[in-house]
Amino acid sequence: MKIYSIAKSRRIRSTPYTSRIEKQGVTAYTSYNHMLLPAAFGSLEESYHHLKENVQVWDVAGERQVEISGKDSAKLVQLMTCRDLSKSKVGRCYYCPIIDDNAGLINDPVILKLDEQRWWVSIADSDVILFAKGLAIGNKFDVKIFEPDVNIIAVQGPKSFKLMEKIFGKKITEMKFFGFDYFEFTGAKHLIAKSGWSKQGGYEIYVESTKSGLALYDKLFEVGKEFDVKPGCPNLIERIESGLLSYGNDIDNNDNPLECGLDKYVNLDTNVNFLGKEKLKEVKKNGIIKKLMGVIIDAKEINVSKSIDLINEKNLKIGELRSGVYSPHFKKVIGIAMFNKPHFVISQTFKISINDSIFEGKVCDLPFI
Ligand code: THG
Repeated sequence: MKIYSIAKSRRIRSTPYTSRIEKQGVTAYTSYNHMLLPAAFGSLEESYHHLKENVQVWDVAGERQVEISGKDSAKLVQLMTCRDLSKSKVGRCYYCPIIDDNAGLINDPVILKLDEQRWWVSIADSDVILFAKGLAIGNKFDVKIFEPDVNIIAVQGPKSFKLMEKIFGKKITEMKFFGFDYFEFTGAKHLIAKSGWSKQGGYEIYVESTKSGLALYDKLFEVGKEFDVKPGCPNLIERIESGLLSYGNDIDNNDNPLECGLDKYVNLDTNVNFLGKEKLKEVKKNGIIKKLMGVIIDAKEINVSKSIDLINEKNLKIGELRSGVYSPHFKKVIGIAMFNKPHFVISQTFKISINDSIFEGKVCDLPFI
């Protein structure tokens, strides 16, 4: 395989941890919110097995925060998401589709309620801050919107609980999924949530004090030795098996949350006010015309760098593959694909061309595991 490198510049920002992960052997980057996001530390499959058995420390500073505070902050946050946040609690995280007036997805962040009038929108890869500022200006909201200097370290994997307990004490193991609390390290206070972009369990440390965060980064590796800790990053195999969606890859502004299986996070029956509500009611009444599904393909490798057409026996396009990877668990290629009506049904078969060869595949439910 030909090796390319990424040209660094101010547009693709380094993180406070970049020099560390480069010493530790990062082998690929992607860009995320105009920042470097590690994409590989050597073999994807080895990292996948290691993540499922041990513990990894991830530089996910690219998951930037949009801080929204002020008198109208709750109104603005609610205006942006179709999830009903009227009963949301301080100290909790909420996975929330952000949509526009046409119900097209703008982002799918985790929203943290820091206080009644202070929120962090922990974003996927799109410029939510510009959308939020536009809405605030247009509605004359009394809010302050900015990107704070917060750089997340994720600690993921089944041994993350033991490792974090050794550093922060028993209290950290008692936290509930998607809850957060504050923990002290070298005199600085760190917001730590029980969350992360894998289904192997773990935490996310929202580092505000870079100095303490760097010391904590090193401490995780020092204490983690006995748990075989390794540097890592969101793993393509694990996240597809787990059905964790990637904005810009699996879903984008041309899709609405009902088409993406995000129904759980769409509340149309309460009286909260959000953009795209009328459009979503219409979609719900008429039914969706495309749907995101899992696929299993009888192939041993794939590299998805753009949508790949999925074809039926009459050679008509019935859908498109948006992400895919070889899964050591299924011993086949698995992926996430958007299918047109009426083809989004389990066991629908299709053909796909990979490296000029034709392979057979079939539709299945998400998540795979
Ligand atoms: N952590 C933080 N910020 C993020 C991500 C993250 N921003 C970008 C991106 N990831 C946002 N996307 C997701 C998608 C899924 C989940 C989290 C972020 C997730 N979902 C759980 C699930 O699907 O089981 C549960 C969600 C729920 O039910 O509330 O965890 O990873 N800080």
